[in-house]
Amino acid sequence: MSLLSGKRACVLGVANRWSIATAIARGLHAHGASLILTYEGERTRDEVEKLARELGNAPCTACDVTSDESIEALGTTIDATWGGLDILVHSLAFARKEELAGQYLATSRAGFALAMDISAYSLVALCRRCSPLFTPGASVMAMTYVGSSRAVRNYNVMGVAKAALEASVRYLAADLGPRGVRVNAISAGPIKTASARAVADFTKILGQVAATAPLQRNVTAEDVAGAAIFLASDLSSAVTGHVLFVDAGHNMVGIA
Ligand code: 0WD
Repeated sequence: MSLLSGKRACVLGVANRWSIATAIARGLHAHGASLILTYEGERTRDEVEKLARELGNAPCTACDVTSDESIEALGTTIDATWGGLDILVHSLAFARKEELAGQYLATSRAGFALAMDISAYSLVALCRRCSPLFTPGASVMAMTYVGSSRAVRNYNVMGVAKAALEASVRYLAADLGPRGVRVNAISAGPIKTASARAVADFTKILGQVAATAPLQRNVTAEDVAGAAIFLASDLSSAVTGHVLFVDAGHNMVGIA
């Protein structure tokens, strides 16, 4: 029997083949999970449907996390398809490009609210809608970055949103824990995806990590997927409210 056979997973955040969510969806499928994939809108629909065909013709549905109606509709789809949910993967974020460069001081009220809404609040809204669907032993995971706890040049408002996301992981873990539902975050090292390229000087960050991380390399989306499979599985049955670093050890280095 495969590690995740019988488990039903909803994965949000596939934009294209480089997305971390794509590697996670592939990994969950390879280990026997059934999938529902979501796309943000028509712009990403084709890519998501193409991936879904590769992964056992998984159902696809739209979910724009800025819309309560859209989140409600996703819950209804999951309920109608499976009547329960074992794995929820939150792998999405957004901030305006102009606020991912220069000084954090310049962050606008609207840009701050938007980054928080999409990148942090969405996890709360999704967990609330899925709460009646979660089975005992269900696992929720969100993707974060070390810019939540350290000032990383140009990461700015997204770092603040990731801090809120990580705090939300802990509060949600406390709320859902009595029902046996676990909530964790994976703090990934930098990976060249569409979202990452929105951060100014992103390639410089990649070079710095490879030069100073103990493993002397950058991580891949497949490295992150490995940790996601662990968190989705019963192997992590007592792990909750945790931020798991998948960053080649970069976060713990002081002076390299
Ligand atoms: O270096 C990296 N790539 C890291 C990413 C390091 C550490 C963490 N992360 C995080 C990101 O912050 C995000 O939470 O991993 C998660 C996935 O990011 P990704 O795979 O790097 O990025 P990408 O392939 O761009 O997918 C993120 C997707 C969006 O893509 P685009 O590029 O179209 O903005 O998030 C989705 C969208 O598909 N998204 C939304 N989904 C639903 N509703 C929304 C929304 N309103 N906004 C963005």
